[in-house]
Amino acid sequence: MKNNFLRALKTTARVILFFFLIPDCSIAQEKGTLKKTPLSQPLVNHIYTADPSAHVFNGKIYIYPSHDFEAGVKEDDLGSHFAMKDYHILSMDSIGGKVTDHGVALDIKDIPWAGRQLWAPDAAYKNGAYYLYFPVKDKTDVFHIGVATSASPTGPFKAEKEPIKGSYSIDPCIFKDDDGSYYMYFGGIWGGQLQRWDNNQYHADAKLKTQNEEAILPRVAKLSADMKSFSEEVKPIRIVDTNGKTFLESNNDKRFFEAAWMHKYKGKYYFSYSTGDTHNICYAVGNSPYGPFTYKGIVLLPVEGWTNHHSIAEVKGKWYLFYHDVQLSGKTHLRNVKVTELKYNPDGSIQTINAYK
Ligand code: FUB
Repeated sequence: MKNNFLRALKTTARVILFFFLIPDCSIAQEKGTLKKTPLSQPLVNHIYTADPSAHVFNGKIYIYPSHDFEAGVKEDDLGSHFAMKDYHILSMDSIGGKVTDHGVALDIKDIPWAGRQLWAPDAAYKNGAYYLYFPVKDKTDVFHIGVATSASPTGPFKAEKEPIKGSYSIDPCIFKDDDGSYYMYFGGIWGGQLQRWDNNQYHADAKLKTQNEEAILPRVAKLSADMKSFSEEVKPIRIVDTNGKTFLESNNDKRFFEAAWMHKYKGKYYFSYSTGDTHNICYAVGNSPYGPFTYKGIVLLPVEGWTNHHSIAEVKGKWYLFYHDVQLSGKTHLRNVKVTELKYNPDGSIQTINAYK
């Protein structure tokens, strides 16, 4: 009798649990609170890192990222919450191997002209010296690009006293062509201030483009032999559709926003970039470092967090995409860098990557 009563009690408890648990689970799915499964894990988790520019120097992989931290600045459309103050460089002997953080490589207090916001950097090597290129606002709150040098790929780097003459906006990418020439690609709209520069002249009160106007174009300039200045006037580069037409601002799932990157594959120039407010990393291909580049598609679909920023590098015969998301923090301004393999189709097109399974 007692046993029957206990059995009935257990059954009732199971039924009650069933009805309470099932609806719980579906609510979680509806609200989207279930985590997506990431393709890759953060490369480091003791600091927040973003905007990874990867290079292989002397057979070793070096990543030059932004160093995110909680500055307590309110989020806005100008990216004020990205108030970074220094850079740490990461290195690895191989993809999937141990990642070393080499500590502070450059601090904003050691950049004589800097005001605030050290954003996405890049680096280059030439004749025994390493060059770190970085965007930062000057003391009047205008972004320019600076350069710092070191005998080591991991720094410490010593900044020049002034920004690179003629430089402006953000997100420098340094590309070395097969003939030994170096180019800087750069620019970023909204908080990156590219909309303020027309014909290389500054207009503090310039507006963003309207929907039917031609979208703002990224910029390129060849570097001088000393790697510390431009050897020519800064030029816009054209990203065009299959009819040779540049995009309008309304084509914001394809037009340039920020995060320029250049790499060469089988003799072609691949210009890749973020579409910002539509969060794609897209690419366009051309026959010259100056373009025009014909739009080809998406390299990386939107990741968790507002920004999407990447680099593409060849390591021991395989190609990799370095990127970031916000897996560790869930917050747009506290990001973590990651890496995954990038594959080409036989026609040279890039297979689109989804950072989540
Ligand atoms: O990290 C600050 C800014 O966020 C970068 O310069 C942009 O490309 C975006 O990732």
